[in-house]
Amino acid sequence: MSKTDGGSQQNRVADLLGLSRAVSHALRHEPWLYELELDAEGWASVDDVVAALRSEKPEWATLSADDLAKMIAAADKQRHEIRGGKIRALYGHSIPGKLSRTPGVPPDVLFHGTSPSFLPAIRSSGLLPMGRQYVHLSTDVETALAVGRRKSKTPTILRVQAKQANEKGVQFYIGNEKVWLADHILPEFIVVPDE
Ligand code: HQG
Repeated sequence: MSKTDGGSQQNRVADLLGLSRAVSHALRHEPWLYELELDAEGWASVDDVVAALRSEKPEWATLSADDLAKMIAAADKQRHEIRGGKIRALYGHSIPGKLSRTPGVPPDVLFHGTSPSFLPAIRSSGLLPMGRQYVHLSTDVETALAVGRRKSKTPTILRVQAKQANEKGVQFYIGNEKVWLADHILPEFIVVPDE
């Protein structure tokens, strides 16, 4: 590959990342800044999102629905989905007004990567959504580690006894293939590893 090819490849990826961040910002956190209205499940019209983003940056002036689809396909994580002319974020929301999510039967165990500094609070109150609408749980240790590394260089991986909690009435919701959501995980369902 020539230097030029490498550069353009890199630019394209960087732009898709920028696009993904903007879409997440719009669909998870501040849709009103983009004059978007989300329905009860977090969906917005693809055309409206495209129109809003076109005016965000000169490079996005000719953005199309196809670019959004490409961005989703190229992403390292399944953060957004498009269906029937609508687009939504699959998890991560902080907007006021809790979105309704599809309940599901979780795997026996889910994981949550966090900072060791949060452990005393988590031991006493359990896992709370904090700034988001739902608690985010991972299906595997690797994913939980990556999530936890955003908070600490030496994250702690908590095991959540999801099946047991679900059988005792705790609702779990589907995020994507690696992310599950919950309203609150009580300490009795959390296994903290020995320090
Ligand atoms: C902690 C990213 C004190 C919790 C990720 C976490 C994920 C408590 C922090 C998704 C607590 C909230 C979400 C309590 C929980 N006391 N701290 N009782 N209960 N916490 O960022 O789960 O890349 O809002 O442990 O990959 O880290 O953006 O949630 O450390 O999937 O697509 O409070 O966001 O996805 O932090 O991450 P966050 P999260 P994207």
